[in-house]
Amino acid sequence: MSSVAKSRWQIAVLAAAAVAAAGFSADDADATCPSSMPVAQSFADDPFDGELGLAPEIATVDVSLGAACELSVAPRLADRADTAGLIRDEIVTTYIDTDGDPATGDPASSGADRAIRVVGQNGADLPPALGTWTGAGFSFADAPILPLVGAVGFATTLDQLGVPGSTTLGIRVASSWSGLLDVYDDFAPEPGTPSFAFAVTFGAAPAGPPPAAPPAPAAPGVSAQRRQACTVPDVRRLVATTARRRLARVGCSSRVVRVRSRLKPGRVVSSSPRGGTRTRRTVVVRISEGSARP
Ligand SMILES: [Ca+2]
Ligand SMILES: [Ca+2]
Repeated sequence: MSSVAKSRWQIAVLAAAAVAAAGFSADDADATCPSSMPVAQSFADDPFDGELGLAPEIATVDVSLGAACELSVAPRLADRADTAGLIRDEIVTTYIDTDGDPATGDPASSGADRAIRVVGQNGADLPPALGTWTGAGFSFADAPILPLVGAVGFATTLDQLGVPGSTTLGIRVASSWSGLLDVYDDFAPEPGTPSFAFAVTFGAAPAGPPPAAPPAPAAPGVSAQRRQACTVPDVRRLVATTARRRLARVGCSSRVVRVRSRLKPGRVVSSSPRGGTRTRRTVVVRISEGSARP
């Protein structure tokens, strides 16, 4: 991420967090978090492991806690521009174990008690909705709407999440795209592995320098001006994730679009610019989503 993009992102995070904090404290008499120790962490996920390259590709999950108990969680997607949101039939859900107890909450997501869902649609996406575990599933009935951070992240507060005190939040993110033939997923971290562990501490921060911003994500955030030219390899008919990995290896950034094709779902139909071209542009990789009539 360029420094301009990074500071723009930080401003967006702070603004969104301030809105969340203000909107919440106004009518919240039961606040239990008086202040918090600022901390920021960036958790990495394989940027090439989304199912068949057809799921929104989670690359990092940036989490930060401010001094006033305001929390932001921002999953970053590697298969599209930084500013691009979801499209129709895409969903990104962030699961948070808010009490640090895997025995409470959703057993399928390591004890998550809250789930925050962003649903893609044509035009602006549905904003992040804060769901609650009911014992049988997450309910989004009357779910509070949270300020959006980045493409699919959100801002909230520890009190709004119901965090009872200093603990370690367990964070998991899942993306999906419902296609013609199947539903395709990406998980960060992988199912069956421990959640991203984000320790939160209630109480005033000790005097000292402010926390560092989360580290910038890798390749996806590199701006066009700084990008070196690359020679596009021929990636036709490759599995999409292999194709994107091959493009990254020669220094090409890429984004994907899905197209109807008789090729197997997840195979590359074509690229733009095509193989052999030297370019500084982001290479658009067209991936087959299959076809109703084989
Ligand atoms: Ca991934
Ligand atoms: Ca729990």
